Amino acid sequence: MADNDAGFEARLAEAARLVVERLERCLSEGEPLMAGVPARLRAAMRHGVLNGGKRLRPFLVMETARLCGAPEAAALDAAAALECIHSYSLVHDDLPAMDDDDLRRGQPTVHVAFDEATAILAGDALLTLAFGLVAASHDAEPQARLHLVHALSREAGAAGMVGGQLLDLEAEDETSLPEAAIARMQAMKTGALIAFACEAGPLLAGAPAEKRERFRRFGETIGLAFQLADDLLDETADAATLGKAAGKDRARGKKTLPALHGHDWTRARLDALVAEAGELLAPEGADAATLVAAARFIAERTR
Ligand code: GRG
Repeated sequence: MADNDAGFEARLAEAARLVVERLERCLSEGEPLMAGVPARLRAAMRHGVLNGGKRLRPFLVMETARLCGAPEAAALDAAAALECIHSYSLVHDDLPAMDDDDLRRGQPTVHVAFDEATAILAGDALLTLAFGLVAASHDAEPQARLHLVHALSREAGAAGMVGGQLLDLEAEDETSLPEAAIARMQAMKTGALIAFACEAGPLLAGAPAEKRERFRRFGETIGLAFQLADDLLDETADAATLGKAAGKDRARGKKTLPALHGHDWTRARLDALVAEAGELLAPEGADAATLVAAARFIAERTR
């Protein structure tokens, strides 16, 4: 990928560096949003969000913001907020009541490193911190902040990620699931936050509705590709490469499109999604090359 990635790897690394720095700062003792936070809770929050990860969603916020001309500091706050929500979802997803995983991002999960109740509370605290970060983001226009809070609440909540997680848990008890139901569940569970990430840039820049909608559809398209690639990785994963029990999702009866249609169909669908994503950003010209390279990375990823 390095030869034709249009600077993607470098920009991903830079976005990761900036967002980790921002998260470090807002989770430090003495920061206004941390005033009075019990030390154990703050430590568990830090463990949940500062433990590695690709930081793909922050990159998408930063890159769509750059492309649309939004203020960088405001984009960074939105990127950090989104990573808090993504990390909370992983902390809760790993709990015994859900996937019951011991390792996340190659390290002990929060409930293993601390305890179950602390992990639940650390997830809750990361979720609420996200809204504090966006609300207090001084470089964003007040109207843009309100739009961001509204969109974040919709995509992370019952109509988005949380609802998708419930559908996923329910699907485990079904012997089979129609393709449309699988697609809906995945669009909500995984796609919603990625769609938000891509809408955040035009939203912060006050871009016209057409552009905002097109970037959102780009996000939905790469969100689908992300989940398909993730399911494909799970199909072929072994415990050593993914750090979780091999085939665990399959054993729990997870319903996926690669399981339904097989490897070749999935690869062809991934190629088609990358092409669709590229067409959606065609009006942005050469400036969009890094985001198009990101779409390719998501579809071809091995981690
Ligand atoms: C518990 C409310 C609640 C929601 C959980 C997203 C989710 C919903 C659960 C995660 C389960 C999972 C592993 C889904 C597959 C797609 C996914 C979100 C993978 C992890 O995202 P990456 O690869 O992770 O971006 P890093 O560690 O790089 O941030």
